[in-house]
Amino acid sequence: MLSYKVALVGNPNVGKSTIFNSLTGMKQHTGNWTGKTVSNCQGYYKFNNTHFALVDIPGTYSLMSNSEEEEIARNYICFNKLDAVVIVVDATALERNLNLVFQVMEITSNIVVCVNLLDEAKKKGITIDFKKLSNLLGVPVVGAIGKKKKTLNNLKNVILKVCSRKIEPSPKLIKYLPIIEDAISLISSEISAPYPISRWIALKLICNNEKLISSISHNFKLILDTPNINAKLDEISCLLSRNDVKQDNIENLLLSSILKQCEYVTKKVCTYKDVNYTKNTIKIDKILTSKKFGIPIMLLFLCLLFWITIVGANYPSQLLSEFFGFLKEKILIFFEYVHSPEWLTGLLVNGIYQTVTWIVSVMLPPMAIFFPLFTILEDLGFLPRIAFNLDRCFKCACTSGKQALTMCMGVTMW
Ligand SMILES: Nc1nc2c(ncn2[C@@H]2O[C@H](COP(=O)(O)OP(=O)(O)O)[C@@H](O)[C@H]2O)c(=O)[nH]1
Ligand SMILES: [Mg+2]
Repeated sequence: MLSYKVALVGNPNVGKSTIFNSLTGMKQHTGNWTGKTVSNCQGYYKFNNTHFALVDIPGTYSLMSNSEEEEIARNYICFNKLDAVVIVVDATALERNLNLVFQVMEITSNIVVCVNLLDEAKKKGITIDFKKLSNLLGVPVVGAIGKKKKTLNNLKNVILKVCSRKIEPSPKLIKYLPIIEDAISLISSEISAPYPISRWIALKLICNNEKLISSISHNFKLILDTPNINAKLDEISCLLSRNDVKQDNIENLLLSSILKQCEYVTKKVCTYKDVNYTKNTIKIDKILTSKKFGIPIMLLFLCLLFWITIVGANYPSQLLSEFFGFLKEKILIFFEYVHSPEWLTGLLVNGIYQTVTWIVSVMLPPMAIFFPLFTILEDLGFLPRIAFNLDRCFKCACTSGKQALTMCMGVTMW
């Protein structure tokens, strides 16, 4: 019997593991927080007398940087012989999800885009024209509701067709700035790999991603430091510097071209019933992430959060401390009553009891106030905006804006 190997990729929380479970009947953990799936998980299903090995890959937003999830996903797509890659996207956030779609399309052509969470999109009044999306991407697009098995029949069918080459997707790759395209065409002819991977390797050479280049040459058994390639790279480096393109800015330029295309495609295929709702969200988003108001509003919110936590926690702290003090007196009376030696009373009551209750009365109240407040801000979407605002500042310390949230927690505890 025929057997195919298929991978599920996508941003975190788009329903990859849910679809994986529905198709394979397995019970891979699903959850609504980032990084839930931390390693690949393989399962099997049968459809139309054909076996499929399905692999659930950790969620990732991009394949460009070198975070753990991105490396796992990128290496899996690149270095495994896959018959199809299913990119699961969130119907309620198509624009953000398309970034990964365009990046995966540069590595392989055997792609199915599965637009999941259609029920959520319906609730929000979002409709997506799958046919138009499929034309704009050049790959088959199917809709799904991960939790409802019945909605996955079309997906299974299209996966089979792509695996058996009954459908041959031809991805519409991003056209970068002319200078980058010139650089790509200068070097891609030197790379003896099939299209589109030759173009992708050319891009990685131009970006000078050393770690990735060495794993590409190792896995594809390609020699990438030939005199010819090095000469072309020197030529490209001259070409770029003549055009004022700095080496460490190339990836930003690539990303901005991809994001522009994501915006263009989303505008073409998405319609919003409650247009005002979306317009207002965009307006609020613009204010909260603007250069002028973003940082002051964020500081104001954080100060308010710290004030509520620190001042608010004083009252329960005081109460807890009084309660533990009252209990301590009773315990001391008991120890005296049983004629406990002084060292034992000292160790248990003045040592262990006193320390533990002191920690509880100081730490518990701020935590009990801070975490629920943080959760509310996360649900309102304010935390990701804080992370976005602080990203540039945190990059100076070689980390990302997301760390700001952990730092806030640290400050309140302190
Ligand atoms: N409403 C709705 N929820 C879904 C759908 N698919 C997945 N979910 C939920 O979305 C959350 C994240 O799903 P999960 O499969 O863990 O996402 P993953 O991070 O991509 O593997 C879980 O709570 C799922 O129950 C869907 O089509 N509709
Ligand atoms: Mg998962």
